[in-house]
Formats: sequence, structure tokens, C-alpha cells
Amino acid sequence: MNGRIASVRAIEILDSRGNPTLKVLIELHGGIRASASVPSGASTGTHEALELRDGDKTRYGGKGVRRAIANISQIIAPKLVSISATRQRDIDKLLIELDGTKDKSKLGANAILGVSMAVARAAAKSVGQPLYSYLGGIVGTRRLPVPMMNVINGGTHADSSLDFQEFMLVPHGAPTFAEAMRYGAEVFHALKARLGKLGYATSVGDEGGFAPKLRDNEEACRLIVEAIEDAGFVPGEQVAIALDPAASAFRVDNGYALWRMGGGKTTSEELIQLYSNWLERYPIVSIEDGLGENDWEGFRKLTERLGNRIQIVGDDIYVTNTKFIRRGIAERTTNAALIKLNQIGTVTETIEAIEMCRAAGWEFIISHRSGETEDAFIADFAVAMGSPQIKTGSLCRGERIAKYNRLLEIECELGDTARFKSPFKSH
Ligand code: 2PG
Ligand code: MG
Repeated sequence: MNGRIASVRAIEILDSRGNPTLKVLIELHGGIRASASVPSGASTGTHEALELRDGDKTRYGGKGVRRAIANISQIIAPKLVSISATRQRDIDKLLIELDGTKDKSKLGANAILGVSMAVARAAAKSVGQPLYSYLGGIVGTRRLPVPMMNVINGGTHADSSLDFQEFMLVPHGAPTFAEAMRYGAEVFHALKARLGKLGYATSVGDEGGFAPKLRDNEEACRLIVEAIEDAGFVPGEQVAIALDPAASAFRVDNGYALWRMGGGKTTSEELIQLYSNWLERYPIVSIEDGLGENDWEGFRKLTERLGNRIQIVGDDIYVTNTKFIRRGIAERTTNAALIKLNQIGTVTETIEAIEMCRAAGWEFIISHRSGETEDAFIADFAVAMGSPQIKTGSLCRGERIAKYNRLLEIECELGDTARFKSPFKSH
């Protein structure tokens, strides 16, 4: 009976924005206990799996997750009892069948994912392995991902003046993950000093990046390059820039509106031209959601124009769903995908999305959500998947640092066998 599920339950906890989310607690026969907490996005794609909220305005403004928790104890738990936790695929399949909807709206993707992640953790413990080596199997468990560190926050993640959501550091020229963290942290502090000197606010947004009221989006790129230099690094070679404009948020009709900057309407073509101009001026290696989730044709043109020079990433447009990634591969919509467990709702389906990217020769990036907890599941998951990159926020805020610290620990554990390799050419 050891290793078989004895009980599954969940409690309501808070995420990094002070909104409720759920933590699943699982116990195996033999006494092993494990838990997992579910993150929550703000700039969500329309086709993401559904995060079930109570809608009861008398609690947390309707954002409570008691219904999802009840689904776990009343519907999910009875079916899982006495199944071996190592049967991840079967358990995820069962969860999908129990829900029966396309978007996991019956039981809630938050309920389902919490269980799926907690099962993986419990199974890893039951076989006496760290999560990254259990999920990674024999291959793929030695590579540490290049971090993408979101040091300037805009869009729906901050009330800064920026329409673009994320301006990230990519310390890809570092020799190890630990050195990459040092590069990133030193640039982060240099950026803070520079913002302070210019009289800008140094308070931070949802992902721990600064949220200043800059003159325009481009100033963010300029300040980052200066901060990289201030910290003594070579822009492009040691530390590059990645962007996530999260353009679905400023999509209007058939165009875009950079309203925070006081700009007027722009077309897909004009945005592509803007990115292309920025590539000449700044060491940008990756652009995620440079266009909106329904602008497939715009994305295709963007990839055609810039895809041989930089990474073009789809987030909202694919929502970690093989149905959309398959189309993206066929139509050459991008050359990479962002991977978020809670967009699709089970560990198994997330792995399938990654396998599809790999088979197509695409890059993929394991990603956090803007609403996070201290759970560092994605750190282990990134190493398990041999992920070339991870996006998990800035160099402050505990819920972001928890992932980085876990990766530092894994690198130490792997010792000489750890690998850190940039997927990017230097500029
Ligand atoms: C994104 C994410 C994470 P959110 O757009 O990539 O940075 O944001 O979780 O709000 O969707
Ligand atoms: Mg995104």
C-alpha cells in the first residue's frame, strides 16, 4: 500500500497579490506528505483553462476558491484514494475525464492543477528523488535554464506609465546559473540607483520589477542598457534584453492603442516596425506577445521579419495548448512558446505541449504567473524538462526569489554535472 494515495484535500491561501488561491495537501499510505500551490495570472489569454472562483461578493470580492476546494474533497479525492501517486499520466487523465469540459470549467483548472502538481511531488518523495530528477527521468535533468528577469513592470502588472508589460534581463553570457543570478542582481541594483538619480520611483510592480513613470516605453530599454553598463557588464554579450509587451492588453478593434503613453492607434505593421527599429538600438534577444492573441497573421509577419534574428514567443495566443501550438507550428506563427502549467491545467498536458515544441525545433520557456506563491514547483519542472529558459520575475519579492533560490540549490546538487548554456547568439 505504500506510495498509494491516502487522502487529498485543499485549503484556501493567499497569492502574492493578496487574492485567494488554493494549496493542495496530499498524503500517501506510509506517511509521505506533499503539497502544491496554484498561481494566478492577470494578463490571461482568452482560451486559458478556467480558474474557478466563487463569485460570492461577500468574500474576497468574489475571488474565493471554496468551490474549487469542495470539488477536490467531494469529487476528486474519492476517485484518487488508493491509486499509486507515481501514475501521473493516469491520474491526470482521470482528472480530465472527471471534469469533462474543454476548459476545465466544471471542477476548475486551479483545483485540477493543484492536485496534479501535488501528486507529482508526493510521487517524487515516495521514490526518494528530488522533483526535478523524478519528473525528468534519466535525460534532461542537468540543464539549468537561462533566467529572464522582469526588472521593469508595466501593463496590467503595475500602474507605471508603460503600455508594455515586461522588460527583462537575460544574463545569458554567464558561465553558470549562479553567476547569471549575480549578473542579474547587480544590474537590478544599478538600475535602482539610476532610476533614483533621475528622480523616478523605485517601488515595484507585481513581479518585483520597478514601475516608474517613464517618458515612453523605449526609455525602459535605454535605462536597462545603461544599468547593464553601470554594473560593469557588456550589453548583449553578457546581459541581453527580452520583452513581453503582452499586446493583447492594448489590442483595440483591428489595431493597437498605446494609450498609457498617450499614443494613438497603431497597426500590426507599425508595431512590427517599432520592434524592428528597437533591434537596431538595443540588445533584444526575445519578444513575447509582441502582438495580440488573435492576430495570427500579424504574428506570422513578425516571425517572417525578425524570427531569424531573435526569439518570437507566443503566450496568450497558444495558452500552453497543443491545439494552438500545432497551428502555430504549421503556420510559422512564432519560433517559441511560453509554457504555463495553469494555462492548461495538468502536468501531463504541459509536458505534451513542451514535447510538441521540442519536436518542431522550437524554443520554450517555463513561466511563472504574475500572481504567485512561495511554491517553487516550476524551478524543478524547468530542470526536469531541460528547459533552455525560465521566466520567473525580478530580483526581489519572495515568491519570485523562491524559484531562483531553488534553482541555485539544484545547481549545487548537480555539482559538476550541471550545465548552463545560452540558447541565444550574443549581439
Ligand atoms: C505573462 C505573465 C507572466 P500573467 O504575460 O507572461 O509574466 O503574466 O501571469 O499576468 O499572465
Ligand atoms: Mg506573457
